Amino acid sequence: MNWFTEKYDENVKISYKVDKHLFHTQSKFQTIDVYNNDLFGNYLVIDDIMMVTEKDEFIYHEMITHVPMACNPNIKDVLVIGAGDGGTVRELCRYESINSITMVEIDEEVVNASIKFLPTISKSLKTDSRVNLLFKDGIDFVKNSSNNSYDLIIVDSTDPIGPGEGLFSIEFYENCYRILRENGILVNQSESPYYPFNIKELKRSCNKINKIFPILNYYQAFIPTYPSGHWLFGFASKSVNPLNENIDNWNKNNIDTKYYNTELHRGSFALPNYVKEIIKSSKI
Ligand code: AG3
Repeated sequence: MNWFTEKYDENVKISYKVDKHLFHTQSKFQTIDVYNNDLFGNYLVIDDIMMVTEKDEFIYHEMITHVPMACNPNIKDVLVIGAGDGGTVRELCRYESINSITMVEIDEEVVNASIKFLPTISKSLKTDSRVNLLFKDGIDFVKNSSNNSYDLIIVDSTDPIGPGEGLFSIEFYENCYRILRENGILVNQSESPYYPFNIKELKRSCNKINKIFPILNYYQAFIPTYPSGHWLFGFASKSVNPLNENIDNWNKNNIDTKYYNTELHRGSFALPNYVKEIIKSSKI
């Protein structure tokens, strides 16, 4: 029997049964695999790190998208960095109010594998005319973008090793700030507050974002296939409070979700004490 194993730490590894190994390639940037088992369906793995499974991807994609969208109903132009599986774009496409979605993914082969093997996740990438899909380095893209271009930037990256590393740098966050409009929001996947490696990266990025954005809050979700199952997202903005009065109006969008709701939105910003401590100590 074959197993895919992700190492979380010197002391912990987790394995998923491989019923089928559907795809393997070494792209210019990373190794890409798609496996299948009966419980999780098809799952995408990059450099031996779990990216998405068909079973629980809705949690991550709903939380990275609907939280910022509920905070500002006037979001028109969105930039998505990474997110090659298409799940974040799928959730954004559910808003008629959005005019444009620019997605910048460095590795075309991730998108090709997702279109072929993760059709329920990638479905909007090729079918919604508001989506402009670019195969470029997100770091250069933000550097070369004009001031005040976007209302929302979502950084849906891998862990900060390999090609995703620069997406956690101070220059990158400075450029994000510059290209966001006055009510702009930056949401980034922020790793787990549990294992030492993830905590280190959470602290590093929190420290940098905090130097640039006047508002920075973290919210959590429970994602079974990421290390510890306890995952954080950073909500940074120039002026928008993540718990403002717009949130309750989100229900008027009539978007049917499996995880997100507006009570959960409020609750997701309430963090355990040890997590608050990590964040507080990173903000200096
Ligand atoms: N992006 C976040 C993946 C990080 C998972 N980390 C890990 N397993 N160590 C996933 C892409 C979803 N669109």
